Amino acid sequence: MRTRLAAPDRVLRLLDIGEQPPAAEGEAVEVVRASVTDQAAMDAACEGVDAVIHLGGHSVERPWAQVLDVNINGTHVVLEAARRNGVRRVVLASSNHAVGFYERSSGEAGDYLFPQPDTYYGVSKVALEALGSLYANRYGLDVIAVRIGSCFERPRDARMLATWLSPDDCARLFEACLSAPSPGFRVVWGVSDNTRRWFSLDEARALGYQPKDDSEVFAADVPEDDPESLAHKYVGGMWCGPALDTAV
Ligand code: 15L
Repeated sequence: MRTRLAAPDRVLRLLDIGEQPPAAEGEAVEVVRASVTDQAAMDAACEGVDAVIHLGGHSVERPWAQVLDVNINGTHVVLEAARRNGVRRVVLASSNHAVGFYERSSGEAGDYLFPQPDTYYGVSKVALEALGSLYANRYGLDVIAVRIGSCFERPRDARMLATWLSPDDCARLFEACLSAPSPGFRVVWGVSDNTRRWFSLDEARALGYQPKDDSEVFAADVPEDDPESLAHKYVGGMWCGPALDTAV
């Protein structure tokens, strides 16, 4: 997103727990190294900020203590830092795994599908959405939780032909989340306009998102999945299978 969200009237303050390349010559970027669990650091990082896009945390299943600390408490720290600094808008990276046990045979997965997490990680995304709703209702922040499908350069398996969010469309969706007038609290699907998509794009489109990519161009490179497999049955795919604590 670093290059894709660059804009002439914008300074990106990029925060990560790991090391990031310093700002290149002429690049309007500030680099901060900190953990989303560090309240003081997050308070400082949110100073003078117009909007936060919170993508930090574990991106796959982890033991409960780690999920609780980084993904759930970390999201609270981010929202609290935003509130303390008067940041008006927060975009939160939720995931399809918040509703991973939704059965594909039930039809298109609508916006605001009731939570059915498939992992502790999925539970953390349900909690993230709940915290976002709390901060929107309590403090009037605009908060948009994006239930991201699979954001990679290209789909890696047959399931991702449905769940793929191209990095370019991801940037388009974030721009819509940043610019939609007074959205309040929303939950939207983060997917490209894939021919094989199972997810609604109604709420994302209502924000102004205009997806341009379709995973179908990669379909010939991806083997078909077994119609009896978990990958075929549930939105969360294979994540619905292994023991909790175990990354797929
Ligand atoms: C996610 O939420 C993960 O962060 C990512 O690693 C992918 O596995 C994706 O879901 C997916 O379901 O494909």
